[in-house]
Amino acid sequence: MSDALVQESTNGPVRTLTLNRPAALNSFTQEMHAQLMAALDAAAGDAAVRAVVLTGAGRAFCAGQDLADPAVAPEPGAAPKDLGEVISRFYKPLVLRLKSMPVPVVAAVNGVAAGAGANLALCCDVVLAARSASFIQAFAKIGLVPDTAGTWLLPRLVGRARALGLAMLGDKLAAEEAERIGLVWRCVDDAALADEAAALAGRLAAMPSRALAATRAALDGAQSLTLEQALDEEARLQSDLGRAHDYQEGVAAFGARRAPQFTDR
Ligand code: T3D
Repeated sequence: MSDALVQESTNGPVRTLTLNRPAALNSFTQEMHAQLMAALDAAAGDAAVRAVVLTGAGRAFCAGQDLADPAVAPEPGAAPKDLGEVISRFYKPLVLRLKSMPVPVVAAVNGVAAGAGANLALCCDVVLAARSASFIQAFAKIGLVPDTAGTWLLPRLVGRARALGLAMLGDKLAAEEAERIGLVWRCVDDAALADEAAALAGRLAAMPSRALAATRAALDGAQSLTLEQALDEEARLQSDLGRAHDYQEGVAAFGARRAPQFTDR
């Protein structure tokens, strides 16, 4: 493996991206942001990639922003840094990149996920967590609000009461509890995480990517629609997808009792 801050490996149609600053619990520097964005762009632009796995090296998934980074660390006597600029420049594009990926993204949360690291995982389409992993909305502890879409995601995932509790208290939420309250898809034994994530990504890779990306967008978008608007959006999407190759192939494969070969992206 290289010493890149984001390591990339490919197995068939699955691209695995590994955050790689283990000594600082894979916390984000500007360089790691740049490498992650480049890796996601490359995966999105490669027609051979049909699913992405995002994970961390060492004992953490990601501890959020590197608090020692001079771009954000307060300096005695100096003017305060504009953290909003950091969010707009790095975290917002990262969330939007994940949400516009043409293929599904699986988070394989191998250890602690704190601050922006927790919400980075929750921005992925399916979140698998090792049993020893944990999630911490660490922001309030340093006088900030949840970012990296935390304010948007948390109430949608677990309801307002739990979202506020998690965000205000900043307690460590164990993976099993995260699964129980619906914050993540599944919690698996530590030793099984990599294999389970690869198997899940492999399954998703064999599915109709374009329909899966539209499903993500439709579920996210429906939150701000009326029922009637959501029904109209479903009709629009079915019109679009119904004309595409994958629908023809899916129905043909069903009729012929064979496995479908989906190709649309
Ligand atoms: O600021 C802005 O630009 C706005 C954007 C904000 C986005 C955010 O993500 S804000 C939230 C930032 N993250 C945090 O507040 C989490 C800070 N970390 C922790 O609370 C703890 O490290 C953990 C609970 C995640 C893990 O605790 P533990 O006891 O297992 O490990 P540790 O000993 O605290 O950390 C191990 C090392 O990683 C340590 O370095 P050392 O002493 O071995 O050289 C520690 O300093 C380093 N580390 C952990 N988190 C960060 C970090 N270094 C820089 N930034 C970090 N976020």
